[in-house]
Amino acid sequence: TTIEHLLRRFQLKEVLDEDPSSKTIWLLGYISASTSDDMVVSGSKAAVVTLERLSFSAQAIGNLCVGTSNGTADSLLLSSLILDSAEHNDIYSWATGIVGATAFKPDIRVALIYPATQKHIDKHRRQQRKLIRETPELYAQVTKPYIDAQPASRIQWVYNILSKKMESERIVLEDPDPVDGFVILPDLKWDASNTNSMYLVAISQRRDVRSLRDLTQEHLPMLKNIACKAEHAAQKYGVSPDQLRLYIHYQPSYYHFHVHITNVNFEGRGMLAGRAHILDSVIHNIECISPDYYQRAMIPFVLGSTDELWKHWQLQEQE
Ligand code: M7G
Repeated sequence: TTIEHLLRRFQLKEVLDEDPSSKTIWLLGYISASTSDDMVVSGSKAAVVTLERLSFSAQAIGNLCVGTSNGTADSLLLSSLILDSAEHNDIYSWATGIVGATAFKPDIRVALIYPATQKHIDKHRRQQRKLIRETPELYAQVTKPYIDAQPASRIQWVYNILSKKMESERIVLEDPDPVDGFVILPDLKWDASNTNSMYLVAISQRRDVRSLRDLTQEHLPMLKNIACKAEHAAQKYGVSPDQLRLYIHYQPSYYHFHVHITNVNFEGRGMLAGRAHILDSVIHNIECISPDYYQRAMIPFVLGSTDELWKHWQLQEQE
């Protein structure tokens, strides 16, 4: 496949970041062009690779057991382990090693962005962070001009999904209404196998809502529609309505309205306070508190030093 060919030619330049809790590492490197590429890229271009160890799934462990005569099961997974550096103390022992069972595959997920822009590289690079308290005045002065200047090419992948050019076979649920409609499909962060880490994304059909700040009473039907249909979509994966965590990022990476649909059992960086806003609260705030709640609210958010928006806030602070 194309990704395999590209990864074989990857030359590491730098480790951008690592996160032990999600067992993920981000690498920056270069890939030189080859004539056999589907993507025609001349010279050598930057590439960002994400490597993530997949979690164990109860189902896969179950599939890897063989029944014995006394009603118990032998675990092929445990008997296939190749261990080294074993230690013990009293009743406790531990070791590191590798899984030998070929049935327990895949055990790693790899994502490639190639060619990667400076923005992709910066997004994944370990960075300094600060908390911004964005008032409506500061939004108008700093953030809005930045959003207005975003090139449409940054959300080309969104338009490809909406126009069915890409990922159309992955769409789980679709409402074609141009005003209140959306499509729901698996997020690229999810391998679509372990339902405990289910991660879908709902992308609005309308293209004029760029972030939480734009939401008003006018968008309530769309928001409620997403909340309701997300339940249907999740049920297709066996995830019930009370197991869902639906949220919106502020600031998002992509300024085209979308909602993150995840299993509550799954916890990740994207759910931190200072970024994730629960969809139910957003609906409640607009409906029961004020139709222009998000135009009047002070919205705090965490900003990273490699984010382009950081420079705009630095300039504002110097004024
Ligand atoms: P976000 O809140 O704008 O930013 O979410 P984040 O990426 O920092 O969370 C955009 C969401 O869309 C993320 O959950 C991405 O993983 C997901 N996403 C991004 N891209 C480029 C794609 C894509 O091409 N396909 C799919 N299915 N999901 C994507």
